[in-house]
Amino acid sequence: RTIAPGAVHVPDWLTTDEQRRLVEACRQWARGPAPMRRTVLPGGGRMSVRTVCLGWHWSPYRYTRTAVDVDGAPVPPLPGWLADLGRRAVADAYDDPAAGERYEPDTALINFYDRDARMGMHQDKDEQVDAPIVSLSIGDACLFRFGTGESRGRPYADVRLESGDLFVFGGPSRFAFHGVPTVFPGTAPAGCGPNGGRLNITLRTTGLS
Ligand code: MD3
Ligand code: FE
Repeated sequence: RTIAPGAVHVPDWLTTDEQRRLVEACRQWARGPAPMRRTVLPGGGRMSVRTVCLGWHWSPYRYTRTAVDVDGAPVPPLPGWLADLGRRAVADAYDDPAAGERYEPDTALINFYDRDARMGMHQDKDEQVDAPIVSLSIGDACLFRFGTGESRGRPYADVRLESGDLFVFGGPSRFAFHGVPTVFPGTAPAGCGPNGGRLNITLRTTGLS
């Protein structure tokens, strides 16, 4: 389950019940304040993925306390129970309870993918610290592409992420290139996920205050 040093995939980590509860929570967060939207990039293009943020708001390429590119609303806090889930995730993935206890995420980015959404190869480097990123997948499966070299190009490790899967990216993998080239429509298990499409929740530590 270790894809690269520090990159650990734990299939089927969330229970069906946890997935259902997370979907319901995401539905509420998506309504706003600062509702889920397609982020506009500096070049004028719109991302195909829809995003809503908790704790800190991400827009290209910075974190703010208000949704500066949506409606200016203050961003809802990151719930303590979600940070707790992140600590459990890190402890389980690294089989290291102490690593779990040290983990203090301050932000969640929730991405919604419809059947046509994709995410190009990129690095996450707007955070000021190198704490791990926790990723939870819910709903339709996707192809996740992880760059194992220094550039956005080959070599890749391609991994199919299914509903309930956990991925933790830390250590030498924290700043690796990664993307989501494909969503597989209609692959969500019954009762899991949004009504069509895929949700991904990432937990992050921005290092900001
Ligand atoms: C590897 N999201 O929000 S999650 C993102 O499925 C993002 O929505 C994808 O990339 C998604 O930035 C992939 C897995 C992920 C997240 C962060 C990483 C992989 C990562 C940071 C470093 C290396
Ligand atoms: Fe990313």
